[in-house]
Amino acid sequence: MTIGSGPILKRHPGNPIIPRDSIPCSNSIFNSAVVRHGSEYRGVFRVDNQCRDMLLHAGRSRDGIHWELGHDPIAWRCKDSDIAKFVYGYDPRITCLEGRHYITWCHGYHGPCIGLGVTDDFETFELLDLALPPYNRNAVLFPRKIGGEYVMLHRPSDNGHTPFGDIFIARSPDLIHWGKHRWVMGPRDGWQSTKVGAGPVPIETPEGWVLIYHGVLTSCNGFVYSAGAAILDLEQPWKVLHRTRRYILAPRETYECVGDVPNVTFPVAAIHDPATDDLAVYYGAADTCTCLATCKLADLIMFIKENRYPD
Ligand code: BMA
Repeated sequence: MTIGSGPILKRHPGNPIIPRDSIPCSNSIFNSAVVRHGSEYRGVFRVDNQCRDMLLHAGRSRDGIHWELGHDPIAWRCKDSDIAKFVYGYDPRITCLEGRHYITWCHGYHGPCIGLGVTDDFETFELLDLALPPYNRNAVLFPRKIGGEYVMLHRPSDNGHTPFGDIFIARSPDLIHWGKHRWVMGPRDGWQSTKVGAGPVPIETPEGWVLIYHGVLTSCNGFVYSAGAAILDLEQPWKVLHRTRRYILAPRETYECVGDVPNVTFPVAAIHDPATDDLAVYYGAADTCTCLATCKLADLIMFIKENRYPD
């Protein structure tokens, strides 16, 4: 393929695939996680309701494009009464790991921290524990153990809109106790000059882990959220092999530039079909609705290499 001036990710013509008012209670539906589940698709969706509570709803789809969302938030089961009260949750990711679907999200517990839950069927959901304490967001589990340990990307933050942000990695023997922290990457210039955070679950390839991430710049009018991509070392994923200087997605369409928070494209899920090499990237737009963009994974890898920082 020729890497010209056009965007690498092609927006779906039906965007936004999930409009803000898809269920009766919703103010907005965005920054949501979806996965393949048998021959269908399932997801955990960020729904801000019309009280502006930030909640998580389950949803299903036959084709990954047309979605039916539960009208009520997920009722999390939790064995530990200390943490069982669900105050708020947002920006979920789903990682298929050892045959189960693990969910990480920004969880309200005396500030934003990292909630960890699991489901097998997308009908019942268990809140397992709080993986990392406040203040933290954008935690993403790798889909397999690396070097015998579970591995998670995350982004320490503050209690507000956080004018900084680097991606770190934590490792765990049991998914509950996290440590062995390493720095992965921080802001640089241009579209990623203020902060960066992991997006979808990294995709394993022979070249390394392909990580799509968000990057933020501060304009005269506030934050602008774009997306880039990196390749992380397969065995030591805190080592960045390549990272794009050029974005792969940035606010451009009206539904990305106009909404509750203007100028936001925020990828949180990517489904790769090994048979066709098709990569479907799901992203929230303007903190209002949910969108889809696609490319071939091989083309994204080529784009990353051709548009990487030289060092
Ligand atoms: C972040 C999170 C995201 C949101 C983004 C842009 O701090 O709240 O959910 O998409 O800001 O508003």
